[in-house]
Amino acid sequence: MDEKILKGYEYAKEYYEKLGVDVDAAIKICDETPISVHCWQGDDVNGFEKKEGALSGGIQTTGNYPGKARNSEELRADLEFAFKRIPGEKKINIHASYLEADGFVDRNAIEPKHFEKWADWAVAQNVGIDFNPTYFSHPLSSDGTLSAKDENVRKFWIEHGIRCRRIGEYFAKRTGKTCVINHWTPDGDKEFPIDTISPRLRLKDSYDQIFEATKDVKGVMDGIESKVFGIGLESYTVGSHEFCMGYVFSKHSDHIMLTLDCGHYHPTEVVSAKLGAIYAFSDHCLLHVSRPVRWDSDHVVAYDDELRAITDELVRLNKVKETYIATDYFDASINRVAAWVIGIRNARKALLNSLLTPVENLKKFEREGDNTSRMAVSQEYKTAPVGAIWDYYCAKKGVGVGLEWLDEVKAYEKDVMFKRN
Ligand code: RNT
Ligand code: ZN
Repeated sequence: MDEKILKGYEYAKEYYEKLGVDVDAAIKICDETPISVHCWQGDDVNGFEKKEGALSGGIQTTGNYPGKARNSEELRADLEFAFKRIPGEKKINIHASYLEADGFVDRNAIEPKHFEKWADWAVAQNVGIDFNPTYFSHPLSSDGTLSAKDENVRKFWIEHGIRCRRIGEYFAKRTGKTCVINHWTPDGDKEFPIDTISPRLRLKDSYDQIFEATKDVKGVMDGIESKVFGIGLESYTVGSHEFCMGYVFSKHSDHIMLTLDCGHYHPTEVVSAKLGAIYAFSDHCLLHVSRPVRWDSDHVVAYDDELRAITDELVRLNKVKETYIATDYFDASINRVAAWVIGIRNARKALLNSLLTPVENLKKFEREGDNTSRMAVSQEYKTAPVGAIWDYYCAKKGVGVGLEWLDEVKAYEKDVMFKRN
C-alpha cells in the first residue's frame, strides 16, 4: 500500500483512539454491512419488458446523458464495473420489470424462471438479491393498483404481489441470503378525493391478501413504502406515511417492516429524525437512501448532513444490523455508472464516519448530565480525519483511492457506453 495512505491511516487511527474509538472494529462493521444497489439507475427505470411504455407512477428521470444500458447484459456489465469500484458487502436490487423472457410476459404471470439469469449472475458475484413488485409503468396502473376501485384491476395487482413474494423466495434460496422485497404503489389522486378512506381500506385488504396467500414463503422480508405525493397525484396518496406505518405496526409481523425513503416526506421532515421513534415499535426497517431536491427528485446520494445524520442515528440506536440499507435514485444527466459509484461510495463513507463516532463516550456524558463534554466532543469530532481512514479502507479493498475510479469510468464510457446508441 502507498506509504502516504498508511501514514494518514496511522495518524487518523491515533486521533480516533484518543476519543475512545476502535478504528479497525469500525472498518469491519462498515465493510460487512450490506448496501443494496438499485439496478434502475443504469437504464432510467426502463426495465426489460418487451413492450413500449413510458415511466409512470409520478416518478421521473431527467436528463439524456448518452450510454445507458439497453438490455440486461449491458446493465449487468455496468453493474459489475461499478461494483468493482465500491467497497464493502453489496446486494443487487431489481424490479419485476427487469425480467428476462422470450416474449412479453405480463406482471400477473411472472415466475422465478424469468429471473434465473439475475440469480445466476448474483450467485457468480456472491451478492444477494432484493426485489420489488412493479406497480407502475403499466396500462393497468393509471387508475390505482392495489387500491383500485375496479376489482379486476385490483386482482391483477394482488396476483403480481403474490408472484413477487414467490420470486423473492426463489432468490433467497438461490443466493442463500434474505431477499428484501419493497412494496410501493403510486396510487393517489391529482385532486382531493371526497372519499379518502375506501382506497386505503382496499390497499390494506390487498396487502393482507398478498401476505395471506404467500404465508408459506421463507427467506423474505417485506418493506411497505409510503410517500407524500407523486407528479400528477399531488393532492392525495393512498399509501401515505400514516397508512403505511399504521399497517406495519398493526401487523406485529416478523417480516413486514416500514420503508423510509428520504424523498417521501414534506421538505422539512427528515428520515434521520424518525428512526428513533420507528425503532421504539419495530425490530427492522428498510431505508431508501435518496436525495430530494425540493421534491422527490431522486438525485444522486450526496455526502451531506442528512445522509450522515441517518447513519449517525443508526449507530447511536445500535441498529446498523437491523436496518436494511438500499439506495434509490435515478439521475440521467450524468454518467450512470459514475452515479452508482458516487452515491454508494458516499453512503458507505457516511456509515464509516458514523461508526467512527465515540458514541459510547457521548452517551456516557449524556447519562451523567455532562452536556458540556457532549457538546465539546461532538463539535471537535466534526473535522476528524475520516478521509484518511476511508482512503486506507478503499486501498485495502482495491476499489480505487480518491478519484482513481473516475478515469476508469471515463475510459469505460468512451470504449463501451458511448458506443451504444
Ligand atoms: C418511488 C419510490 C420507489 C421507486 C423504485 C423504483 O417514489 O421511491 O421506491 O423509486 O421502486
Ligand atoms: Zn423509494
